Amino acid sequence: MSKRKAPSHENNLNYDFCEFLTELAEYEKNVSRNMYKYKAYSKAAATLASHPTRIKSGNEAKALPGIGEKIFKKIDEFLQTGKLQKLENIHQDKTSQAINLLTRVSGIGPAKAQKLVDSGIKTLDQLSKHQNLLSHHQIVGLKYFDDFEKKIPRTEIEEIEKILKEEISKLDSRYTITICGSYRRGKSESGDIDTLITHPDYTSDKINKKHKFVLQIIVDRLKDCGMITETLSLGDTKFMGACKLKPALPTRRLDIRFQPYDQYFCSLLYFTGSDIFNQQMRAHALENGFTLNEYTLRPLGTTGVPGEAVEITSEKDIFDIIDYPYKKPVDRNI
Ligand code: DCP
Ligand code: MN
Ligand code: MG
Repeated sequence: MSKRKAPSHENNLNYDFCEFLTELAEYEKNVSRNMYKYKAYSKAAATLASHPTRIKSGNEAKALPGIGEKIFKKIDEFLQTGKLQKLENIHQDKTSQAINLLTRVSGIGPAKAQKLVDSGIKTLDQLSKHQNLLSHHQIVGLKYFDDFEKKIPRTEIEEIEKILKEEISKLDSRYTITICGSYRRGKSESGDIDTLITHPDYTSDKINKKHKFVLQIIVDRLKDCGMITETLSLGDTKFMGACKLKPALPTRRLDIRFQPYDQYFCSLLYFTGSDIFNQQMRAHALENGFTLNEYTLRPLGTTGVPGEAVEITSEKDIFDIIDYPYKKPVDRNI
């Protein structure tokens, strides 16, 4: 997971609308903590981002899915005045500013940020003097605040990928290691490194006691070779941490997921994203009587109870089964 996603300029004729809608969405999520409004603004931003023509009036936007009255009025206001009064007010508000800043620290969510602000902590300097209030994850997030906000060039991820594959295959050559996220979608730079790992001996039906330690062993190997420098959290299937390719380079956020072999393609699809692409594809799956998540694709019976997982042998299988036009990873950048 990486924080702070700015809308992409690529092929986006409505970039400026997306930018203010994304900022409003962030405000609703982080400050108001109104996830309903957050989703409404995010959905509107996604709709406009993939709209093939430049929107010329609020009225024109109104006809698009997910653009309601509140949003089309904002588009009109923006077109007429070049700004939004609501955002101007938010920019002036000290509490909003502080919450927005604190939620940029890895591990600090909106509720924690509000608590910190309530206790008078509004800057990173103040935060670093009150580390007793923070979890290990948050302390590391604060330590690498600047590094974690720097984008990672593709060439650096390519080098990291090579080392991850070399080191992990020393443990067992049958591991499959795939860098997903924005990197797999072909982006020239990424917020973090999303690594998916699977192995044919580990399937979801075989409850294997060894399974529990596989990710731990992989992480230890990557620590021993000097690649992983920090652990934020480590579970049976999910690692969040940091790595460093060379002393002169920033510390980078590294996410690893170890997933059962039979769930590999659903995980690959999920972890490749984008998150909005996933939302849209899942919604389409539901319309076609399937429930799709990061583990499985399952048919919904007439009662709406999910059935057995469908056997999947490629990413494309998932598209075919739910009757969704196949999109290559580079075409999933919405
Ligand atoms: N994901 C999702 N829903 C979320 C978070 C993540 O579907 N709420 C999936 C889709 C993402 C992938 O996980 O593409 C990786 O998450 P990241 O936050 O790392 O996002 P990206 O890799 O897409 O972008 P970035 O370059 O900012 O890391
Ligand atoms: Mn990530
Ligand atoms: Mg990522």
